[in-house]
Amino acid sequence: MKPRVLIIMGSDTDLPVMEEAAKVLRRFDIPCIMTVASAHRTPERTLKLIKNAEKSRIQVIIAGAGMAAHLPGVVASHTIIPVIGVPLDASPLGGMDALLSMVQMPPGIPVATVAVGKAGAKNAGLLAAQIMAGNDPALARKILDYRKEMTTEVEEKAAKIERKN
Ligand code: RP5
Repeated sequence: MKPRVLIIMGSDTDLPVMEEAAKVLRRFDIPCIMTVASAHRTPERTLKLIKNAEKSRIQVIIAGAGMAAHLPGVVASHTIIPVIGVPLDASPLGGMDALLSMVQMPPGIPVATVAVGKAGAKNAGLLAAQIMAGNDPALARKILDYRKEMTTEVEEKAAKIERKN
């Protein structure tokens, strides 16, 4: 199946967190490619990946990076494919550095920045799915089913706590 989402991360050390995005996409049967490219260490490779993503009609790009995390912003500057940025905790600043690098984009070049770390990576997968669901009713149904499952889980947890007290 043709990949619909490209997941890029700044380093292979980001993989344990970025896997959360891929897991969500797999759950919804959305084919994706995962790779490593750094805005600073491999700028040419980053540009080539974006050009290839455009040629292969990738619909959403998820970019995760830590420290001075310019990857999502640089990617977004080269394409109008929607870019979701995942700030990663990779320094003594606990991810605040990456968060501010991503969320404070100048007007004109948006990056949809999610939470720092695993929660953000998971939400990046979900947001990518929701963006694509606009033109894909089968995918929209899967996401709505997922929401129903979440509701049931919370209700079950609430009932358990209520029974104990
Ligand atoms: C960033 O620097 C990467 O995204 C990673 O989070 C961080 C540290 O990279 P490594 O030194 O672990 O390769 O570019």
